[in-house]
Amino acid sequence: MIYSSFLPALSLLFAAQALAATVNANWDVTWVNASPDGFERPVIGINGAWPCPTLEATTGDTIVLTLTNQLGNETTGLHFHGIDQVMTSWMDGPSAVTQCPVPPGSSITYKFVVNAPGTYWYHSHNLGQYPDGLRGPLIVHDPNDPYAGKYDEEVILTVSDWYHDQSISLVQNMLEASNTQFLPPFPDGIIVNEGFGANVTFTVGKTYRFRIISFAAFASVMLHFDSHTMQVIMTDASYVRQTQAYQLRIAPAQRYDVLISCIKRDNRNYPFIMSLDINRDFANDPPQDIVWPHNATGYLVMNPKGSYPQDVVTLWQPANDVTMKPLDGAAAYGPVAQTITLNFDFCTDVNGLPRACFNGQPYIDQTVPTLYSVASTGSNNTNPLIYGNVNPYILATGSVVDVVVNNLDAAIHPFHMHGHQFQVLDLPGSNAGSWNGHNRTFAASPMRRDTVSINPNSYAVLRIQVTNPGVFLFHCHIEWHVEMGLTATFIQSPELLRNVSFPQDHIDNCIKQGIPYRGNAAGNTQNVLDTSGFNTVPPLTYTGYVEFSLPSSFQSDVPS
Ligand SMILES: *[C@@H]1O[C@H](CO)[C@@H](O)[C@H](O)[C@H]1NC(C)=O
Ligand SMILES: *[C@@H]1O[C@H](CO)[C@@H](O)[C@H](O)[C@H]1NC(C)=O
Ligand SMILES: *[C@@H]1O[C@H](CO)[C@@H](O)[C@H](O)[C@H]1NC(C)=O
Ligand SMILES: *[C@@H]1O[C@H](CO)[C@@H](O)[C@H](O)[C@H]1NC(C)=O
Ligand SMILES: *[C@@H]1O[C@H](CO)[C@@H](O)[C@H](O)[C@H]1NC(C)=O
Ligand SMILES: *[C@@H]1O[C@H](CO)[C@@H](O)[C@H](O)[C@H]1NC(C)=O
Ligand SMILES: [Cu+2]
Repeated sequence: MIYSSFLPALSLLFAAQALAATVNANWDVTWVNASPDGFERPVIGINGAWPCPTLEATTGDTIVLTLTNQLGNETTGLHFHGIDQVMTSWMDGPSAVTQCPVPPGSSITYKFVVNAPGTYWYHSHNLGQYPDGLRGPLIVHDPNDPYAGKYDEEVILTVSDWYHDQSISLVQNMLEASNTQFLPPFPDGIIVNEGFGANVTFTVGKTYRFRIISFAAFASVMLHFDSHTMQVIMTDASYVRQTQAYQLRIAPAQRYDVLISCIKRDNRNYPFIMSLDINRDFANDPPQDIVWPHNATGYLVMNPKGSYPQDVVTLWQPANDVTMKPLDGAAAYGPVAQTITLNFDFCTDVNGLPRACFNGQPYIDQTVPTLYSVASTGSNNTNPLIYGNVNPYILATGSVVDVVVNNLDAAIHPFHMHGHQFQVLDLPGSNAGSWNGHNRTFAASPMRRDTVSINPNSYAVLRIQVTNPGVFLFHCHIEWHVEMGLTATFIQSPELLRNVSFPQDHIDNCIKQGIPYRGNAAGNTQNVLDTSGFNTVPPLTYTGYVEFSLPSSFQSDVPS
């Protein structure tokens, strides 16, 4: 009796383990020249090539990726957008948060389990580098795909705004006192699959799963397929019940997985249009005010020798993601133990430079990566004061936390949380004002995603359960706004991370640059409540290098 009930379970376990594989990659980060829109410029590529490769794995696999910085003149790093990093927060990638930047000539190995299926992407989380090209798709296939059998082929479609100038100079120009309108740099064009347009071979009778990813730094992309309706099955890395969408608005860093069936009507080429949307409030501004500086057309090609017509779209009414239903029907988490309210607005620092703030404070890089402070400050690590001006919040293990973002700006902003697919409880239209603190009526089973577009002069209520110890950022995914300071730091379960040790190659990258990796934000290890040396004012100049000097209290216990 014991055997008959025990053995099937055991063999299932072995089957699952046999399937889990290790995906190895060895990547040199290098400068490459490329001209995706016909204009040649230096871009950041991998192993001497650009576009960067697609990483593919299956749920449960371990990715082991060694990155070597061969740029010569800039630091670098990689973040794996949308991956939860369960008990591997130190593999998340943002510089000054979960690691030191990787200096020229050095390496770092990222090793983590891809615990959930979905469409993800990787990108540099250092120096605004991803608009310079350091980004690519990360696809995690699902052996238990609930939509298996409903599609025949997969297509990756990446969309992005594109700049002819390099990020560092764009950020330098943006952070000038004369930029009193807080304007980000405006893109020079749109690129699709890191090039000009896309032709997708379509065959009557087949259904295609499009994995749509935005690599954009600023603009959202409006997408419409002529005569073919999209069926959304995933928002970021969360399955939804199949939902029809005539058009989509894809904000920077968002993903949509959609099914498209080839229509049987005729055998010709159908265009799909992708237009950059830099309108501040597309839902309310009259169509003639909508700025369409650039668009690109791709084709569903059924007849290669046929004609290639243009798609004409006169009205944009993209699908409303918040009304979609999670496929698993998961209920709203609760009860809520903590509400973090973040009022976002632009602001000016003491030097008169333009910044973007949560509750009046821009995020300011500190000396010690925040996660390293968590691990080395004992029971003081639950005190937000030791982390400096990184907009730190301590989240208690197991608790349910609401994050309320009041967008006081007159434009839409896409906010991203690391480490979670959050529930979107409330996402009203433009001009709803700030959240008034009242209990709302929301979906019993709210949709989930990791990047949400928050409407102008409106708000969002996002909910998570604190099940993932680590340091996870929450920030606007307009890359220029990150560089302006629009980031908060969620320090989750710090008490579980005391004395956790980090891979030696990660620590070595700090040592090589003289960056302390223990103690509080300034590297004070003797008295972690001593805030001297904290960075309290954003730097006056923005460069590819930051000079560090070790505080006198810092003692390295690692031989260099
Ligand atoms: C680094 O070198 C590349 C390639 O020559 C160049 O395009 C880029 O502007 C340089 N970056 C900095 C920060 O000087
Ligand atoms: C798509 O195919 C058409 C016709 O062959 C061609 O003119 C166009 O350049 C192709 N586009 C891309 C992005 O390959
Ligand atoms: C796309 O761009 C072309 C060329 O600028 C323009 O003629 C067309 O109207 C645009 N289409 C849309 C839908 O904006
Ligand atoms: C919201 O609901 C909770 C639990 O039902 C209750 O304790 C709280 O007082 C309510 N808050 C408001 C502002 O109505
Ligand atoms: C952490 O390490 C320090 C220094 O080695 C030690 O004094 C302390 O007891 C450790 N704490 C825990 C919780 O292990
Ligand atoms: C916090 O740090 C201070 C200064 O280093 C130290 O005196 C104190 O004992 C610490 N508190 C706890 C609870 O560890
Ligand atoms: Cu923003």
